[in-house]
Amino acid sequence: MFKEYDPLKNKLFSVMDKDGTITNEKWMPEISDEQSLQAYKDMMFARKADLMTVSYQRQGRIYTYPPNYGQEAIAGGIAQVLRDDDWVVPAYRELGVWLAKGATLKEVFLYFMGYEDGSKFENAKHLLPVSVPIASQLLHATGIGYEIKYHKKDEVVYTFVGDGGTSEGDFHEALNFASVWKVPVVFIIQNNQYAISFNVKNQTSSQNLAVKSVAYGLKSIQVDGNDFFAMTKVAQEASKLAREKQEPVLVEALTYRKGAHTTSDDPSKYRTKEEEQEWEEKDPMKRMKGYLQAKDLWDDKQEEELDGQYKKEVERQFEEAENYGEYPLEDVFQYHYAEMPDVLKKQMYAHQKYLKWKEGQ
Ligand SMILES: Cc1ncc(C[n+]2csc(CCOP(=O)(O)OP(=O)(O)O)c2C)c(N)n1
Repeated sequence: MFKEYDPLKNKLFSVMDKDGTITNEKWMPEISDEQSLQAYKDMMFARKADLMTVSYQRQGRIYTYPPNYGQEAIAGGIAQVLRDDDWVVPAYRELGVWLAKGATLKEVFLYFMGYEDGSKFENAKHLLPVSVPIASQLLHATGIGYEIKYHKKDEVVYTFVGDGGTSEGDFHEALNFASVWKVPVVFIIQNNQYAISFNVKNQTSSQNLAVKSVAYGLKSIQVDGNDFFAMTKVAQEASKLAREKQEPVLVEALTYRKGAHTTSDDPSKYRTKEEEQEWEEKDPMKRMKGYLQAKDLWDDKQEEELDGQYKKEVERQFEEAENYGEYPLEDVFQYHYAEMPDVLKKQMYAHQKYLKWKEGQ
């Protein structure tokens, strides 16, 4: 597959068309109807949670949030191969992967409400916290991959970055060392066409982003990230290479951020309605639903019912997060070290003094 879809040929890997018809039977992943249906339901939950989170933010009940709307199939495909011991090293736009790893929505809400506890995933083994400094997490992923190889563990690392992140030095250092050391890391670029307002066409002169792997000597592929089956097939093949051969892989998943960059952004300032409409037709949920409906596995009534259940579940977890209690200032300072270093203690005392002063104003 990696040969046939060599990124130097600039050939996009896809399996299903925009109506949900399988057009590339040869590369259909091994997946049962039950698994496909469950994956669709999980993607539905992630989308529902995502849209509701944006509306909570608009009501002033959450600080900020980076929407995943339109990018669900990337997480959906990776979730098919994730094992309990595998690692996820995220950026900040992979809600479906965090949930698949066992993070709760309540924890996600807490994080975006400013609680440090939102990064302490109780049941999500080997899930690192959100990383906002673009591409810095990729180096951590390579480092974890090195440790896995050193101790001969049966684990794979999945790490995520945006199209903009591929211009960071960290991206190139991480790929280079992953390839030199031959470590089991799957790098996933979510190419959603924009780094905030900056279109990917202005980001690089390369023919695509996957091709950036060539100089570093690792396999890569450009895949339709709005095609759940193509994503699943790529996830299966990439994880096999990583797990069995200790080969790192670069995956460029083409998608579109239907929402804003974050809740403080207004995409109407930098993209056209025509472009949005063009991508609307390639929406990952619509395609997957088309596939399931054609096989008589799903209908609108079932969707409506499940949507109502999911709404209630999101509300329940949001309520728990909202009633979490007061936010202890010490948490911010205590979070990173077993014992707080003096320099941090000083900062904490200074901040406590400031808060006292503010109270007295
Ligand atoms: C090192 C660094 N530089 C700048 C920023 C500010 N910043 C936040 S998001 C962003 C754009 C990232 O775009 P992309 O990598 O395409 O990911 P996306 O947000 O589209 O998922 C920038 C420049 C940052 N967070 N970190």
